[in-house]
Amino acid sequence: FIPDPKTVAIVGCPFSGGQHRVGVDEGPIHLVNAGLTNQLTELGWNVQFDGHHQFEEISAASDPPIGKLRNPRLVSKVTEAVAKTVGAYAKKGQLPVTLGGDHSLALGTISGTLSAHPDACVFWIDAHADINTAETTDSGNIHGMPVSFLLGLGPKFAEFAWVKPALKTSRIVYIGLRDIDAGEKRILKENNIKAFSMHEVDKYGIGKVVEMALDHVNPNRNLPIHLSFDVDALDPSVAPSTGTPVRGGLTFREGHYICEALHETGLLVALDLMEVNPSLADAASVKQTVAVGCSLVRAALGETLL
Ligand code: 5AB
Ligand code: MN
Ligand code: MN
Ligand code: MN
Repeated sequence: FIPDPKTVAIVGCPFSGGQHRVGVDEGPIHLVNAGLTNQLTELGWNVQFDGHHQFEEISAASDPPIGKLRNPRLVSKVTEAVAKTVGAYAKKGQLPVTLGGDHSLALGTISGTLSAHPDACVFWIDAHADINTAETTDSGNIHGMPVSFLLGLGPKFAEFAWVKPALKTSRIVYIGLRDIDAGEKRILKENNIKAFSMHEVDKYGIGKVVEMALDHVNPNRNLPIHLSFDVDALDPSVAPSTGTPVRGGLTFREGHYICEALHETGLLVALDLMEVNPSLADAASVKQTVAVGCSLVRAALGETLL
């Protein structure tokens, strides 16, 4: 086995079935068209990009809700395929960068990472906790639920039998939260899950927050890190083209700082960039959001300011 630490595998996932707004499936093509692969090559990476992932078609007619879950069979099939793809790259020692698409995809990416690195920890950067269960969800949108599936919380479904609840509550940490449903607040408390909301970012500053987050999930700085970045963690003035924007978010620099600091650990093994929706907002806002997405990925992969 020869690890391949300088190869990044771009996994473009044009998928929107975890929520109801059209367009988020076009996030990956916009990020690639903006030159992301060349930008990573210029940073010194070997870039493997085999085109966008093709997903099996499941028609809405054959995929009625299960309880409150919307598009359950489709989301399960797609995320299972993503888990296999990401897991295979990670096992080769390559660094999978998954471009979404909606955040239900992280059910696949993190499952894939954990299949290769069972002791990996997760940094979840988001305005939202995405930890609703099939019981607590109001929307039924699975992009608001991947964390509960990964942790094995809430009711189980035969349709999601492939999901191994491989993530421990002590191995995930949140930064950027500011729009949490009541049921999610309860779940976070009951399970003692570490979260740094925008309140803590304001109070301590982003440098201290990232350090405290690392101290919590990675006290000896020796565990692999999966970074799952939802662009709506950023303030809507920074990343307007996304389906569920929430004011009061991370600044451009705070978002980049998180990526830079995790790169500096040398422990990053997988990255998700999710929820870029180029069909929302005007052309200039789309361009801005796509450019910010590319630059977050570059920061996580080693671009420095000096
Ligand atoms: B995202 C909400 N909590 O469950 C729900 O954008 C929003 O991946 C989820 O963070 C947002 O529908 C999901 C209200
Ligand atoms: Mn999210
Ligand atoms: Mn979000
Ligand atoms: Mn969203």
